[in-house]
Parts: sequence; structure tokens; C-alpha cells
Amino acid sequence: MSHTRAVNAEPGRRYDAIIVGAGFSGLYQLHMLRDRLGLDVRLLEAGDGVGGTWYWNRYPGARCDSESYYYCYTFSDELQDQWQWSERYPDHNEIRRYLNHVADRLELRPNIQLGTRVTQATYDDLKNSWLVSTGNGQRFEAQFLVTAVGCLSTANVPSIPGLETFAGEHYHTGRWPDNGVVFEGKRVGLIGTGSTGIQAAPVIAEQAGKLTVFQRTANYSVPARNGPVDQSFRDWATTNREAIRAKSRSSVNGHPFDVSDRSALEVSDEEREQAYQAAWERGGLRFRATFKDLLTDEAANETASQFIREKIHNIVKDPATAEKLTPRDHLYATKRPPIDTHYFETFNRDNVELVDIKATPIVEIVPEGIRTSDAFIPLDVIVFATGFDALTGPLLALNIEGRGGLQLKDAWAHGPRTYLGLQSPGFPNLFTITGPGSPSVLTNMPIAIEQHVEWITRCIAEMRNRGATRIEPTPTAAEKWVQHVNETAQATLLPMASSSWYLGANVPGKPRVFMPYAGGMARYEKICGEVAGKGYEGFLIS
Ligand code: NA7
Repeated sequence: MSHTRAVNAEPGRRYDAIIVGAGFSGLYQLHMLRDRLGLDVRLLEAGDGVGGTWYWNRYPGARCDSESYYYCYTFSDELQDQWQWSERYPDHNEIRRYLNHVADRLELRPNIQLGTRVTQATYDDLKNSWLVSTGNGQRFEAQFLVTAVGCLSTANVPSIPGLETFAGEHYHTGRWPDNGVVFEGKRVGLIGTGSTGIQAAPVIAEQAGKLTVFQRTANYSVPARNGPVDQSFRDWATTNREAIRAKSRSSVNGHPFDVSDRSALEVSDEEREQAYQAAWERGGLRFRATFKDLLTDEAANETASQFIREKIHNIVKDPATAEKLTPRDHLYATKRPPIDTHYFETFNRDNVELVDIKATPIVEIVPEGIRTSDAFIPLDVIVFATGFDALTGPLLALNIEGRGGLQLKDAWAHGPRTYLGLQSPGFPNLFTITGPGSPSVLTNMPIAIEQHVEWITRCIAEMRNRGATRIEPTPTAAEKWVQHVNETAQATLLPMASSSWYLGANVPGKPRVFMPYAGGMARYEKICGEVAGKGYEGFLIS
């Protein structure tokens, strides 16, 4: 594996495009712009390797919650033929190996500059250029700026009084050290019980002397049922590759399976129980698809929520702990639903304790541990599994300044204003892959990413055909889109979970706006296709 280190930008060189980020999005966008359109492209990446989200998230138990046979690029049969996944849900190491393999096979590395964090991007109206500055003092110029920064890459570390005085080690899961963390014999505090905390807790519990889980909101989780992928399954996936791809693209959530066409309320209690039990045993996110109305009808959802609550009480031996772990303030899957490997079972271990920090909040961190309103918990290590400033955070961190000095943070002060999640008025030639207002985190990401990258590539190709140099959405198109994003969310139960990061509720001071597009992947792709088909309706191209 060759690693391209930061080199000095060539003075006076104007790239056709700068891409920020070397995860799934950035690698594919680089391939398409360079190899399909023949553009002069530079990709800047903050990490010292490719992988994006999977470069940074190396915490114990870090694993994809989409299945490996469809959590991958689908644009090239050759790439798919060259790679074999070992497990039903690939772990972070395997996904990183996969993305490094892709970077090598597509010979992307000469255009990738690692160890280079973009700190500012300013649009120069006269030059019709983006001027990009980096943390190591370099400056780049390009006609197009494409952000491929991911949706969950800006760590949310809570400001708890006294953190800086802590004498032990502390880590955020999204910035995990390359060489890992030694937990053996240590007293570990894990704050957060989202997908990350739920993946990490069982693995840390096996290593640590003592694990204390600090839970703010109890969460639903369904068993993942991970395991090795055997040859017969691989053969099936290869034979059915086209059908899997087509199904993913035409589904609501980018996963290649059908949502049931039955309502949870139209079947008998016995049938419903059997359906949930079968889904529980099969495992994974497909549990959401057991009935068609789990995300749209409260009474229907309540049947699924109650099924999981009862499972928690069956699994966890201590009734008081089971009740603390039981979510009662929101419905199943209205927050991002985790899947797990023995999460609830972990609380049956002698070395694991649960602290409900809604009942007894964390008051402060002191050198020796964490003090809650009614106890002191001595700790050697604190793990923050406290999530991310999702969707908008990674974009705002780039300090983007558009036409006439317009700051992205000001343009989005009351929530993201995008058209199709792809562009924002006032920011010409800036494309945001999986930006807010697109399906992104509500779908299987590689599918959402391929659709965006292909749309952007076609758009730039079309501009060049027309001899156009600038594209930007009209404010009216963006207003209408924001309204549509809001309406589609309101048609679901998703905005009901008041502590959801889909709404920005996990970051103090962040505007409460439902950010991803909840209208479904297939509908979204159709709209994007129609917009392009009508000569990029809603965009100003000049
Ligand atoms: P999440 O899903 O945002 O979970 C973060 C967890 O941390 C959640 O339990 C939060 O409680 C908790 N949290 C956040 N801030 C605090 C503070 N200040 N104090 C205590 N607890 C806090 O992030 P994940 O990393 O688990 O998952 C992100 C996505 O990655 C996931 O959905 C998959 O797409 C992959 P809360 O629920 O907000 O009360």
C-alpha cells in the first residue's frame, strides 16, 4: 500500500475540481471526474489513510450495520469480482482494507493528498474559483469544490465540567487511536448508548476489569446475528448481483429487500408475534421492514416497540436494570436503530454496571473519575460514544464562504438550505455529496453515494457540453426543497423522537430541523433524474 504524503501545491495551478474526503464518496467521485470526464482533480484528506468514516471509527466492536454483500460499490463488476467479504457485517478493519483495495485497483493514489485538513474554502466571484486553504498552510484553487466529508465525522464531545482534570485516558469513538486502547484490568466508563455505545459495550466488557455504562436515553436494539459468509452465499450474491443492485436502488432505504405489504394492525396477535420473532431471529435492520407501517403509524410501531421491550426484560436478569434499559420515551426506529451482538446480555455480567444519567446526572469529572448527583465512580478510562454533529457539522467545519462573503454557517443558521441536498444557493460550483436534504443516513450509504456521485458527474459533463462554467440553485428551488424535505419527514414518525440526531437534538444550540430526506431513495433518485432531464430545473447555469 503506498501512502501519498502532503506535497506542496503547484503555484498558479488551477484544478478543475478539489474533492474533500477519501471515504466511499470521495474515492468514487475522484474516479468519475478523473477517469470518466478527464478532469484535473486533487483529493484532500485529513486522515493519514483512505477510509473516511472507517478511517476514524476504530473503536472496539466498530462494524457496519448494513450487510457486506450490498455495503460496497456496485458500479463495477470487476471491482466486485475482485473482493470477497468474510462476515455478514464487515468490521472497520475489513472495510478499510476494501477501500484501500479500491484506491489501488483504480490507481487513485496519485491524486490523493493525505494528512491535509481543509480549514477554509472561499469562492472568488471574479475568477469563478474556489480557493481552498489547509491546516498545513497550503492553498489550492479549483473551479469545482466537491465535499465528500461524510455525515458522521464531526465528533460530539460533551462539555462536562472537569474533563480536562481527568487523570486517566479519554477517547471519543470517532477519533480512535490507530494502535488501539488497552482495557485489561481497567475501570472503564462508557458514555452514550447509540449504535456506537451498543457495539462497543460488549467488547469492552470482555476486556475491562469493570465497565460502567452511562445511559442518557434507553435505546431499542435488535440482534445483528453476525457470522462468517460462506461460499454458497457468495455465489448467490454474485449470480444475483444485478437484481440486488436494482432492488437497492428502487427501495425506500437503499437496502435490497422488500418492506412487507402488510400492516402490523391487520394481522392477528399471534401472526404479528411470529413475524417479529422471525425477524428477531434473522437479525439486522430488516426488523424495520416486518410491517409496512412501522415508521408511519404510531399504533403499528407500538407493537414492534413493545416486542423489543419485552425482549429486553427477558434477556436482562435484574428487573431494575432491565427497566432502566427499556426505552419508553420514543418509538422503535424513530432514532437511528442500532443492531447488536449481545448488548443486553452484557448487563448480566458481574463486571458491568448501568448508570441512568437522566435520573442521576453527571455533575462533574474529577481526576479519579465521574461524579453523578448520587455517586462517585472511580475510572481509569472514559470512552465518549456520544455521537456526532451530524450532517451539517462536517460541512460547517470547512468554513465555507460563498458569493459576496456569504458564510455557510450564516446561510444555514436556521437549518440547512439545500436543493436536493446537492447544492446551496449562494455557493456556486459547490457540490455536497450526501448533503443534508438528501436521503444519506436514512439509506444504505454506498447506494446513496453512487447516485450522488453519478448525478454530479453527469451535471458537470453537461455543463462542459454547453460551455457553461457555473451552476447554483435558485433560492426558490431551495426553499421549495426544504419545505418538501420537511413535509416528507412529517409524513413519518421520525420527527417524534425529541432526542434524535436526525433533528440535531444531540448538539446543544443546533437548530432543530429534520435534516435527511425521508421520502425514500427511489423517489429521490426519480426526482433528481427529472430535474436533470428538464435541463437542470431549479439551477442557474451560466
Ligand atoms: P448517537 O446515535 O448520536 O448516540 C450518542 C449517544 O450518546 C446517545 O446515547 C446520546 O444520548 C449520548 N449522549 C450524547 N451527548 C451526551 C451527553 N452530553 N451526555 C450523555 N450522553 C450523551 O451516536 P453513535 O455514535 O452511537 O451513532 C451514530 C451513527 O453511527 C449511528 O446511528 C450509525 O449510523 C453509525 P441521547 O440519545 O442523545 O439522549
